[in-house]
This record gives sequence, structure tokens and C-alpha cells, in this order.
Amino acid sequence: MKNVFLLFCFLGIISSGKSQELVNSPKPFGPLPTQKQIDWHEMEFYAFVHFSLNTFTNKEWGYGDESPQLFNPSNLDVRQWARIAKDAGMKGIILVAKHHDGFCLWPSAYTERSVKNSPWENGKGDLVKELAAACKEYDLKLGLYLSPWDRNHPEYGKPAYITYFRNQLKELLTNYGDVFEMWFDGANGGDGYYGGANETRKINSLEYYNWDETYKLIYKTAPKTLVWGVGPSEARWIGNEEGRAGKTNWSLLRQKDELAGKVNYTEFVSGHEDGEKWVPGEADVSIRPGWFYHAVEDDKVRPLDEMVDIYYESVGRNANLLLNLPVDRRGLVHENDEARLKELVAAIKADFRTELLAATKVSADNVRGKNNQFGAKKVTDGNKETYWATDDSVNKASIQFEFSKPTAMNRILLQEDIKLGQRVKAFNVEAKIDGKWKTIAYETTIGYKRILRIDRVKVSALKINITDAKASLVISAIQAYNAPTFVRMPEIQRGKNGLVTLKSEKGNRIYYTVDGSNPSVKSLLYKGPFLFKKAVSIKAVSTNISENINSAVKTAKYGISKENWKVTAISSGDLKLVNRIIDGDSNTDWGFGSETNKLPQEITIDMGAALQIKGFTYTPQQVGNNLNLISNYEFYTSADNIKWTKQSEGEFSNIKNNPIEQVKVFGSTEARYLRFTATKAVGKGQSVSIAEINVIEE
Ligand code: FUL
Repeated sequence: MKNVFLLFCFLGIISSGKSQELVNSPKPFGPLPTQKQIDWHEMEFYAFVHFSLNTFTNKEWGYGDESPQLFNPSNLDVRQWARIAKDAGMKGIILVAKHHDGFCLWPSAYTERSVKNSPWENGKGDLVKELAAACKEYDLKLGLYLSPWDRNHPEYGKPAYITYFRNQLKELLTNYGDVFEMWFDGANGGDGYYGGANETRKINSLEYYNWDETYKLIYKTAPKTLVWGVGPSEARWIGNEEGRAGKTNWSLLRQKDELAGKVNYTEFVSGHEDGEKWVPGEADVSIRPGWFYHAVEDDKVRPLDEMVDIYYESVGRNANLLLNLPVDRRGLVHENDEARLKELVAAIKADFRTELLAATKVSADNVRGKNNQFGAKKVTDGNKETYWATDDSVNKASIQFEFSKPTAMNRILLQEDIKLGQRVKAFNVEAKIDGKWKTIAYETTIGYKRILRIDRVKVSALKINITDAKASLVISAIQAYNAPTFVRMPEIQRGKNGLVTLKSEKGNRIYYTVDGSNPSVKSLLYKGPFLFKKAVSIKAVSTNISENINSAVKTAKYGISKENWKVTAISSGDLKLVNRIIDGDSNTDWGFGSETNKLPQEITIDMGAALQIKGFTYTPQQVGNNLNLISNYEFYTSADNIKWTKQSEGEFSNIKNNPIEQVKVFGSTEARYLRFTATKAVGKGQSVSIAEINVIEE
């Protein structure tokens, strides 16, 4: 009887052409994410907050000798931070609980260097606690940054500091509820206060911290916490502080090699196809040039165009986006940052308003066991647990979407079911336009999420051809959207002689103003380069005439033109090329110093006339791999080129990771001559480079 029953079942399967019960799910392939990592991938976008003594001393890196008394926000409101993050669709906030200067935002039992010795809330405050409560209220997750490097601690570099560091870690992981991510920055060792020693302490970061032990402690105390950064971490830096992942981005890393010091950080941008561990990328970036708040950057919040690019090049490239909002001296996220974040979120929301593939007819040239459970339609069912899969032996396949009428689109989103591993190595996109197939994109990895921005095409059908994968395919989502046309801001350039050039995408018009007002179609229409030698704030907007859409407003501020500037003396380097540092173009640079002309090295500039100035800027080399960065400097001014006054000296903190224009402000002074001395370089080399030197006028 039993046999007869089985026979019926068998015949049933044959006659319906299906073999439902006989098909197993695909087996996991390669390194896999833990559940903690899967949950982390799904967070996608969260905030970073840098707010500490540096906010009050106007530094990026404190030396370690600053008084805790300086920490005195006038109007601190962590609920404002949480509301802004929540409104932006962020899923959490990572707070820098202790930066390199050692000041703690919580009243640690192990040090006096904390909020308890600050005037804020009469020393009774606990910022970590307040933020943890605000995160709870706004349904956000809390993450924490504890700097391993401590430029204040007397024992830094010795075993006693490691005990201190771990004690603090325990405090943070046990007193404030769940911590979703623990952030260990890689900046380590160098000069500092160190309890008054004022010296340079070098450590071997992999050996000194004994990360294995530290991680064991974390996993024991806080198994839900994901550890980011140095050591045997569960997520990695993306290799730059620009918030951008590689187009190819594996969530895998050869971590053993990394821990043996065999991996260069530039490899983090794409991960390792043959990595033995799941260590996905997190792209961190500040909404302004610096990580900490500086009033001089109030008008330097990253423009919308850049923010949108960052989103697509992080979340759209299989990385999480950690966006820093530098809290200001009031203790609030600044209005300009909030406004930009809102613009970003509005732009991204508009891009993904209407999904287009769910309504199409979907088919694939291979479906695992020909079983509906793994059918092509699963990529459009909106269910992240289901997927289209191919037979075990098939690692190349095509999936096709047919529209009932030609449909315009310019975004394609793809996801693999990462529970089963990251598999896809290469794919392309074909569009059927006016009855003809055309390949419109050649791409590599997918991972948790990949979003393509393509030129708008009107298609009657769309085909994704996966051309190479490590194993059979497991694709959980494919979507398409028709994002509104995004008009990019014009570029503004002013050369040394004061000639202003504006550029925009073909076919657009540019309107501009030179009086600080916002440009509109009633403003000046750009017809070609024009001379403007005086100090000026140029604002310009691009208009797409056919769709009548404007770009965001681009603003560029210039002091008086450097036409009359001359470099009058250099201590080394090529005199013929030195004008590059005053040509108004940060893409050209000039180098000085060498093994025979060791640092310090200096240059002297004559501005041609006396100016009232209150600071200077140094833009490091922007192009290339070895940027020959200056880490320490001195800056002098003179009225007569005879008597010189030192106006400023110090370090360009964090220039290695974030080689942006460095701004140094000092007391207002009248000067005609400038002397810039490079006293130390990043790394051991003796040659350094400058792209541009500018002054900040009063
Ligand atoms: C860097 C640090 O040195 C910066 O100050 C900042 O905290 C950034 C997020 O990481 O490496």
C-alpha cells in the first residue's frame, strides 16, 4: 500500500513537471555573516557624534593637556541629536565617548579626566547615560567609540594603561544597556602630554593592546556588541574618511593577513574576494570637513551633490554609512548640518518612490530544481527571506523583466541573500530600448545591497545577466526606479589672476551672483569666463532647461586674487614650479625637502600689499597616492620682510586619514609677507608637498 502511494506521488510530480519536495535550499557558501552582522547590515545608515574638549578648543586632536573645565556646553540637548537622526531614517548613533585626548564623556571611576570635573551640570552629568536614554526614547541603537590611543594617560605605552582601557570598556559595555557597535580607531601612538611627560610614545598597535584578550572580554560582557576597527574585528574601515566604498566590495577580508600586518589599508575599500572571514565595510565621513565642530566650517557643510554621491557610494556599494554630525559648543547639531541632512534624505526618498519591477513579468533561464519556491518572481515579492536561486551547478544565469509598456528608469537595486554568503563576482544589465537589446552597465559584486545609477532609459524589458559567481546564485531582491533628474551644481574656479570659470553639465544654463545673494533665473547668466579680482562670494546654480529643474546652490568664497603674490624665497625645491602653491588650483602641487635637505624647510611669500589677516590655510597635495603630507608647521608674518612674528605653530591633526584643506586661525594682524615652515612630515620621509597656501582675511 505504502509503495502504491509513493508511486502515485512520483507520477504526480512527473505529470505536473514539478519536483517541489525534492529541492533543498542552497547550501551556504564561503565565509558567512553571524546574525549580529546580518542585523548590522540591515541598519545601513546611522550617525556619528564627535563632541568633546576639542569642540571647545577648536582642535581635531587634543594633545591631552586641556583642562576638563573647558567642557561647558550652553544648551546641550541629546534629544535634539536623536530627533534629527530619527527623522533622517538613521538607525542609531555612535558617540565618541573618549577621543585621543583622553577626556571621558561619562564619569569614569578610573580617571579624573571626565565630565565630572567640568562645569557642565555641575560635574554631575553623564553624557553617555543621557544619550542612551534619548536613543531608547527615539528607538535608536547606541554605539560607542573609545579611543585606544590616549594622549593624556601617564601610563600610555605601558601595561598599566591596557588595564585602564579594559576597565573603561567594561564600564561602557555594562552601565548603559545594549551597545550595538564598539568603535576602535586606528590612530595610535605619537606625541602627547602623557601625564606631563610631553614626549613621543610609539607602540605596536597589534601587540600592545593584545586585541584577542580585549575582544574576549567584549564578547563575554556584551555578546550583542559588534566590534569595528582594529584587531580581529567584525566590521572594517572602508579605507578612507570620504564615506566611499569601492564599486567592487566584498564583505570578506583576509583578516589573518591583516593582523599579521600584511594588508595595506587601501585594500579595505574593496575587501578581499578570497577573504577567510566576514568583515563587512563601514564607510565613515563627516558632514563637514572636520570631525569636530569648528565655527569656520559653518559654510563648509558638504554640498548636497556630494552627500548624494556618498550615499550611493556607500549604501549603494554594499557598505554601511556612518555619517558624522559634529555637535557644536551649544551642545546641538548645527542648523546648517540639519538642513543638509534633510535635503539628502528628501533627495534619496524621492529617488526610491515608486518601484517598477514588481508589476513586470519575470522569468529566469535557470531556477533551482524548477521549483517555484526559488522562482524568479521572488526577487520582486518584497520579502527579504525569499530569493531566486539557481541549481547547484549553475553560477551564471539571466533574469528578465517584461513591462506592459515602455517604462523610464535610472536606478537598479540588487541584493544577495547574504545569510548564504556573498557570491556574485560579475554581472551586466541589458535594456530593451525601441525593440533592441543594449548593454547599459557592466558591474562586479552585489553583496547585501548594490544600487546602480544609470542614465535614464525607456525600456520594454530589462535583463540582468549574472556572468560569474563563486557558487550558485541566491538573489533576494531586484528593483528599479525612475529617480527625478538630479541637476548637479556648477563648478566654480578662480585662477591666480582672478579669472572665474563656471562649468556645468552639457545643455544646462548657469546663473550666478557676486553679491552674496542666492542666484535665480533673474540673476546673471553665465556666458564665459570673467575677471573678478576682489574678495568675493560667488554663488551659482545650474538649470536644466528642458525639465526646468535647478541644482543646489554652489558657493565659492575667495579673498583678493593672488595675482600679485610672489614666492620670494624657498629653502629647497624647484623654484620654477613653486607658483603652483599660489595658482588657485589645488590639483597642482609643489614639493620641497629631501634626504639631503631635511625638515624643517620653509617658503616666504610676498602678497604684494599689506592685508589684515587672521589665519592661513594649507591644502595638501590632492592627487596621487603618496601625498607627502606635512604634519607639523610654524607660520610667521612680517610687514617688512625683516622683522618676523610667529603667529601659529602646531600639528595638522588627522591629516593622514583626511587630507583636506587645513585651517589655522590666529589673532588679527596686518602683514604683507608670509613664512610657512614645514617642521615634520607624516611618516619618516623628508620631502613634503603643498598644493595651495591661502590667507584668511579679517
Ligand atoms: C580618525 C580619528 O583620528 C579622527 O579624529 C576621527 O575620530 C575619525 C573618525 O577617526 O582616525
